[in-house]
Amino acid sequence: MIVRALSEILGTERDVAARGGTWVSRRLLLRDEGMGFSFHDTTIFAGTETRMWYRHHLEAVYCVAGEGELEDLETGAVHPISDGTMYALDGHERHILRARTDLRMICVFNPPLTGREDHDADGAYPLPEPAPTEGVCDASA
Ligand code: 9YT
Repeated sequence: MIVRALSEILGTERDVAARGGTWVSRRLLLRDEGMGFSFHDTTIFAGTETRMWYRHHLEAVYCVAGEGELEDLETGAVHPISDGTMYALDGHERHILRARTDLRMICVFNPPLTGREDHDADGAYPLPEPAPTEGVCDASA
């Protein structure tokens, strides 16, 4: 079992600030933990706009604080985001997140991030090399 408090990872290698300056991501679980996904506590800063395109990953995001909006650049649809709203990028959609206030987002990535990935020019993360046991669940173990 893994038990980890946010306070334990602040200021460590798992505490990643975007070069673009719009978010900080605290990575509570990474690929090496062997869960098959990574699990992050992310804050998107008030007044910012972040353009993303996770072409190599699936991401689900659950907002637990703040207010903003999500624009789906594939359809043009704009969705309000606030505490209790989830979105899942099941189609690798290009999107923009606008934060009116600080948005605290709990994020899950599949395949899992491995460490200190930051967005490239397209707002994507690189596809990691597959780990030997990634995603394998052995019920007999
Ligand atoms: C909501 C979102 O995608 N924010 C960008 C940072 C990313 N979630 C991460 O690496 O935690």
